[in-house]
Amino acid sequence: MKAYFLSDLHLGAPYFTDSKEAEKRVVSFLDEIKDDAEVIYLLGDILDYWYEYRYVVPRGFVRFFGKLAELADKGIRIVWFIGNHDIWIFDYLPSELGIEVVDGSLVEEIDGKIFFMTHGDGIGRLKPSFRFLRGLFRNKACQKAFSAIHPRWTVPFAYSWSRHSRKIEGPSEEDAARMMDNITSFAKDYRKNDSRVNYFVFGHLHLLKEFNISPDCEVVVLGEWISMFSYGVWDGIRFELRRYCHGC
Ligand SMILES: [Mn+2]
Repeated sequence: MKAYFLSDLHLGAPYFTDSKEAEKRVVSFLDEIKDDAEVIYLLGDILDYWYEYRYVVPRGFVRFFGKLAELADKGIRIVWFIGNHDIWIFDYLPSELGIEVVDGSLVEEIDGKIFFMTHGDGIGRLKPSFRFLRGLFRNKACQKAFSAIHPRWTVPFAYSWSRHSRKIEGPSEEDAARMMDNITSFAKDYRKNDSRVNYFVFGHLHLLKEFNISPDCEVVVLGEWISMFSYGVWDGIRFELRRYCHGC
């Protein structure tokens, strides 16, 4: 039985030329892994925008949600980490799909190795503007005020925001280097207090990376599902990064 790790699907993002195709690709991936997956970790930014109101939820993602529910019903554990795009998951997705939602990080032993997992947007030195927005988006009073505005205005606003804030090509070279520094020094510092961790797994960077910070500890960055379709798999012996080829 295996553990799978994927992040940054950004389903519903306005920059997909074919949103249905993007959704079908991940659904077909989930279908292919359902017989040997024991646990699936979704490391954030799974949906490009999502806001759960108390009585209604946004449209879309029916095939994807259906597949997650099917796998959860089969007994596969599904853990969804909140990213900086899918912050506003409250009680609907966990109860409807039967998944666990994690806001922050999780340290778990999987088949004898210790994994530290988080989306990665809150790690290290943040740009002041990003830190401000991150606080605003997570503020309960702001969430309440936002949810009182009719979605007719907030949903198009969120999608136009997304179109501007994340380019399809991923972060600039400078941003990528800064974020890589952030997670590398975070992992090294973390290991000083807890040297048991064997794998630090991050999403968010839209880069596909795997490197050692000590002989028994690796940092893994999972890539994305906009053009890489990458994921990690741990079978109890090896951790591997792979790329999914739909229809191959
Ligand atoms: Mn992100």
